[in-house]
Amino acid sequence: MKLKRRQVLAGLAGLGVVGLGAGGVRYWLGRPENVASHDYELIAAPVDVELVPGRSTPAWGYGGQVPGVEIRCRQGERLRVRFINQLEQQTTIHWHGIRLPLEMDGVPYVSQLPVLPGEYFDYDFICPDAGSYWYHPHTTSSEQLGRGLVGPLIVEEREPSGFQHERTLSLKTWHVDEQGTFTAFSVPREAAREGTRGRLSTINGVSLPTLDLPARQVVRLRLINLDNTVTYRLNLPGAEARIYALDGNPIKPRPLGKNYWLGPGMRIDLALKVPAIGAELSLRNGPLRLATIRSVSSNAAPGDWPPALPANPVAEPDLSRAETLRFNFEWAATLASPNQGGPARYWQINGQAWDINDKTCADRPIATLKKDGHYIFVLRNMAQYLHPIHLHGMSFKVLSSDRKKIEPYFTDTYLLGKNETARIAFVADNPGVWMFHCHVIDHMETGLMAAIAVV
Ligand SMILES: [Cu+2]
Repeated sequence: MKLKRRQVLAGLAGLGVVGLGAGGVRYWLGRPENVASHDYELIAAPVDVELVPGRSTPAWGYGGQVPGVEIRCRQGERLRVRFINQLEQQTTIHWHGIRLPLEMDGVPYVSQLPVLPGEYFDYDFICPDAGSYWYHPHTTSSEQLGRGLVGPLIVEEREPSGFQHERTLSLKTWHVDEQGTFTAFSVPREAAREGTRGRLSTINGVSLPTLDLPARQVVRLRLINLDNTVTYRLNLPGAEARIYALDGNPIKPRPLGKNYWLGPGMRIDLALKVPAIGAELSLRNGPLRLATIRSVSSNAAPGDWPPALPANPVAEPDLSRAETLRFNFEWAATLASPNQGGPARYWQINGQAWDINDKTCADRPIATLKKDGHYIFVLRNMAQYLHPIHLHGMSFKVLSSDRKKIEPYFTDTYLLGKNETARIAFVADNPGVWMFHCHVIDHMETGLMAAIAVV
């Protein structure tokens, strides 16, 4: 396809520069006045942040913060973002989970050319589905996401949802040491296993925050895992909490239960009945505390559970006429024999390892689907490590697993467990060449990616 040309930035006038401090340039996401081409300006730039008390970390942020500024729009409306690259390296933005045209998908050399330093790119697309999403680069991902180029994208329901209160909680575990200095984002030994973990667990960039929520009110908690590696085993002991949506898509509300495994790229929308004033709850990852939720005074009458959220307009796959394709996610090689001169290849899909530096990989799709065809994918994890499998451009329905009972639901990312086989289905209703990959960034960058063509 013909790639949209990059735009060269003429100058910085009117681009929302708010200050030039000694600690680096700080930018914000602004709504410019009287501009026909876009509604927001989003700048990626270096920003020094205090992740470790008293220490400065040379992060990269969107809108001068990490995680990046929360972008909001309404379901069915157009989101127009002028993205400005003030980094010293090329980048793009991928809008995780949004069903959009290929030209807006942010994959270099597939959707668009990379946005070079000092250039901008206008992203312009309709958000067809309400829910909790996020955005991040699709270039040099372990470093770019690792340094903080990750941010929430919230698509509000067309009509008021019934929630009076909500909070976005972005989960990230930073690769920093006790001094706030970055450590390796990717270590080969780890990349060939579960992926390279960070050390400092944070919510909205803060380690072990205390979240003040209004007593006896129902609060929508939008939990977004924008980490490179970590699957959070979320639990809220003693809390009255119900799941309202998974990965943006509403489900019939059900109790949170003991542990919800939220893999990289995944989201969960919870309704929490905040306890009486003075009470505290612990949001945890397995046995480890992530945040303290503190109940603070509220004048409002006690809230009740809102109704289920309205379903998103995702096409229903017809299993009776669906074609079945199989995908094996497997370990590829030994650490002793790295790819000559190229990136390491530790992982593969159906025997093919994606070369993250080869611009032509997408010319050889692993599967070609007919536009508007119905498909069942059988996903088989041949290894003992978790793979959150993400498909660009289309949402799919999770049908079944050989490891657990599935209440079928729509998503864009399925966490494929240890040696698990799962079945998903969807209608291939979005033409293009779509990335199909593991969202453990180390796995993606060492082979676990493929292209799916819809023609
Ligand atoms: Cu993986």
